[in-house]
Amino acid sequence: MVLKRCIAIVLVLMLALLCACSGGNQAANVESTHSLQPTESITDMPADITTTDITPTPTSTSADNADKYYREKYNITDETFTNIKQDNSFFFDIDGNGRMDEIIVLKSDTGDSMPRLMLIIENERGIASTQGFDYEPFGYKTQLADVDGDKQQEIVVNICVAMTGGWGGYLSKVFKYQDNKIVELFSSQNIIDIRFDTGFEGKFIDGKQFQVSNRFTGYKAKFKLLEEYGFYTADGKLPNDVDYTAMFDSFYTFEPVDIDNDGIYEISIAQYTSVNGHTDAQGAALSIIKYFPKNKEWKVIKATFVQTFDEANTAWWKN
Ligand SMILES: [Ca+2]
Ligand SMILES: [Ca+2]
Repeated sequence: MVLKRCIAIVLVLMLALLCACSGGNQAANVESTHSLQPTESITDMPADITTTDITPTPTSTSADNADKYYREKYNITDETFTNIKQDNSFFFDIDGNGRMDEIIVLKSDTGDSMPRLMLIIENERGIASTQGFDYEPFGYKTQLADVDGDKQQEIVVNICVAMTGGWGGYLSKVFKYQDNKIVELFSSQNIIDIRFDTGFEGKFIDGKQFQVSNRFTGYKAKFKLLEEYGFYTADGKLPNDVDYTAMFDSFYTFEPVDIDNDGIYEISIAQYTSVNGHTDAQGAALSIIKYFPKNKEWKVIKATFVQTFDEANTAWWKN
């Protein structure tokens, strides 16, 4: 199984922006995670997933009819969720009762405002759905993994929502299907748009070095700067009036990984790290978060920093 991830890369040539997709196979050996992207073929699904019983699509392909069809079928009352299309659909026994559930991703192309996604689970007991959440057409990845240890799979979604800044903006979510409802276990942005804190801090320091630390794990390291910066004095000192504090962007990697092989999945995160308004890339801040169901809490349990971006896809936590 080949997993793909969409990374919006901004090459800061002043105003030049570029959005690109890159591939990776980090979870290729993980049997119980499954990946399906909107552009991937149905053969990417695990063998045990039924593909014959696909929900009938509307008889007419006109946008109005599709919108009406899905609105009625899934009882969508959200008026901001307009021009509805089905973007993706696959079958998996998500509640482990021996019967297939259909997992559906609906897309709303709203025209002027931010497009939205909605996740639906349909089975013999009815229909469960999320609220619409933001989306830009730069790609998203859906994976299944048990993060809370109840042997049922949660839905792990990473969505590229913007192509501005660093490696683009990502919205990362984990949903659990419980009591015929879809419950959000994790969101990288909270309702007032503050990002989940992975605990990293970093800054330029004297000696032309980048100092980075993680206050949750105690990780601390210094790196020689990748390039010369003119604002350092001749003897390598940083002027007092310059504040070069690092920014840690959204999660361009958000991958279920079972780092301790106990069957319960942790999540691997990578954040583009830069200083001085995204222009001075310093590397990737890597962390592992784990869900503690008793306290309904996510905690950072491992952290490191690398001066490349490729290493974000290797099993760095084994070191
Ligand atoms: Ca679970
Ligand atoms: Ca584990």
